[in-house]
Amino acid sequence: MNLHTCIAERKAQKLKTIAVLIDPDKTSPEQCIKIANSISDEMPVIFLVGGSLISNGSLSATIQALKSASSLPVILFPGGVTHICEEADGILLLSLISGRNADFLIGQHVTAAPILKKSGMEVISTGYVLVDGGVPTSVSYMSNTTPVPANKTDIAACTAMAGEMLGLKMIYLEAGSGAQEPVNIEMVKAVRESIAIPLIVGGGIRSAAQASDAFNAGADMIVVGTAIEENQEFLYALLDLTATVNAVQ
Ligand code: 1GP
Repeated sequence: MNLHTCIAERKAQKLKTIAVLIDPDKTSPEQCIKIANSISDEMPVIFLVGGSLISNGSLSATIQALKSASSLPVILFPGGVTHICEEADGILLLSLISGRNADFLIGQHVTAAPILKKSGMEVISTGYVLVDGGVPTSVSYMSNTTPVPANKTDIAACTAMAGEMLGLKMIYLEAGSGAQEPVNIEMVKAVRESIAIPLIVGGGIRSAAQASDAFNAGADMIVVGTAIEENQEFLYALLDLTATVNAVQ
């Protein structure tokens, strides 16, 4: 079964998933092995690998390290076309639908398309909705786009709706890595109620309470990077939380 089908089936069963974001600039292949070894292959976890900027050339080594230590899916979360690596199991083909920069809406994708087609990797088209997380983030700067203001719930909901109508398979509601505030619950709820496709929420999630709030508001998957980089114990708290949430479904 491909990953998108798996995520959609889990959504139908109201089962939640954790995406552990690995930024190759911040987490070494050795640390990746340690993290991967600490997560059972039975856990509801995927690895996302990427970031706005990968400056140390270790994308391939990062993916290899994760795959050597785990059978969990390793999916690219690219900042651009140079972040394609055929060793991954798949890629979130992100269209930055909250922005008005044609390069991140469709331009990079045109360049990537023949590479992705030849690779045979699973391509999951994903509407990427960037929301103001209280501080300037790399993704906003690098993409040269303005985030949706955090209090403009209606704009986020309509943007997600448009993404679904355009045929995108998932929506990723993103406050940006290292955001001061995660996407607020009201916005997550409004987006959830506006679309039927799987909803990913990430950026600035640093506590189990924030993760729980995102799940309760309707996120099917949450993405956590910075908080796990700073404290691997937080990963175990997230795994416990997800097991508890999923047990009552
Ligand atoms: C960033 O949503 C992800 O794209 C993760 O953000 O690093 O703040 O957890 P954090």
